[in-house]
Amino acid sequence: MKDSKLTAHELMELENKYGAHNYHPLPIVLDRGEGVFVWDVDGKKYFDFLSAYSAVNQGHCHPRIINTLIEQAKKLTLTSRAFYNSQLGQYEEFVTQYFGYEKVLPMNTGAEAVETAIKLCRKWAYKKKGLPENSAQIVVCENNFHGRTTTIVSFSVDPEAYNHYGPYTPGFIVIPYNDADALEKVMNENQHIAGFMVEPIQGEAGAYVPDDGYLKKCYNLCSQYNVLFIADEVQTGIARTGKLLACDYEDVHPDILILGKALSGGVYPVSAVLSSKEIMDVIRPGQHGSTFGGNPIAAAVAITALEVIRDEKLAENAFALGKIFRNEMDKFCENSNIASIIRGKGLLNALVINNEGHKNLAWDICLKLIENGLLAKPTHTNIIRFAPPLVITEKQLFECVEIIKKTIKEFE
Ligand code: IF1
Repeated sequence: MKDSKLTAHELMELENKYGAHNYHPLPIVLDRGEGVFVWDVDGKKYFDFLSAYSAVNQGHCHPRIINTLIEQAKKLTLTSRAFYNSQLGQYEEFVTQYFGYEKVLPMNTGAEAVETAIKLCRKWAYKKKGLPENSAQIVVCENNFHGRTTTIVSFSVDPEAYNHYGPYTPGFIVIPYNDADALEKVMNENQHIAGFMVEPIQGEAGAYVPDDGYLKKCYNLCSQYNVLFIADEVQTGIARTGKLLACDYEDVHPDILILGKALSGGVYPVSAVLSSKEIMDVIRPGQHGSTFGGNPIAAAVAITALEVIRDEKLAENAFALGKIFRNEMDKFCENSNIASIIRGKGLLNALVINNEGHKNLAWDICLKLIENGLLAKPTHTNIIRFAPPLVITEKQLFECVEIIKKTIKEFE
């Protein structure tokens, strides 16, 4: 580990000079984290209200998860799937029972798990549903975010994610989000629909929450038309929205469930696709996989990360504190010219900023938040995400609400 004797400025310059310019980070260099807090290289402490895009739900460097990581790393790190390993089977039993599925396919990143779900769905369509080879269509929603592979960006409607990466993968149909009638219409018109893939709350779109009943309606339509309901809970899953899964709000049990990010508490890339035996069995040996997927560190870490969620009642905490947060911010929005709407579920929230006449307002507020000791990231030009680690206490949350209000008032 490099101990940085370099200044924050020098460290940022290194990233700018030698790193690809595929990000535009806020100007702060983080060096250490613990629970809801992170520290920069100068030792200044901040509340983290991004949680690495909902990956560190269990809090930074959770001692139990880190201990598992270290102990397993000392023992065995990687075997590939050419052999069995002593952790994987135990993890597979644990994770399937935890989420109520028969089978799991382990991968590493969210995008890989989404790709896995797409392959699984297509193959199911040919092997079980009986669609003609190469005809399967997967329905997705406008303003989706499912990752950045060439196939996944093929159905992005965000020009930044999409443009100049063609030729694009065919086989996807984009319909409006939060519109079950649009789903029914496309299923009526097209006999080759294999799956419907959806985020229960759209993260990148700015914690955009669909109407109550939307997921259930879509799920029922999928059953009716023999189409797989695929939930991408990479960002909404693992207690973030106040339930273990966001789909739990509507008692929807997806045919295929995609998890990532907080599945490891953000300490290691671990993702998973969960499904029934009937669906999962269409993939046979040699037909899909990855060198790192299901490795012993990932397996051991994920078990502990999920135990922490349960033992520390993090879904319950996210549910209760989310209500308080939106309640406080709602009151604030009523009397603010800048803060217009707060929305979200659990501790996945976003504040919509009125940025007329000040295009960079959301960004500038985030810079001011840094000064005031809280880290948050704008999405698009007028939305600020607020998603702290779920280990935050009520007292800390109120402290943060004060920081946010005070900061925005500086712009009124
Ligand atoms: C980045 C966004 C958040 C996801 C859902 C799959 C993936 C993601 C619902 C892919 C990833 C990340 C990626 C990260 C920023 C972040 C993000 F703004 F881009 F949309 F969280 F809101 N499904 N989301 O949200 O998972 O392959 O990255 O492990 O910089 O691209 P991944």
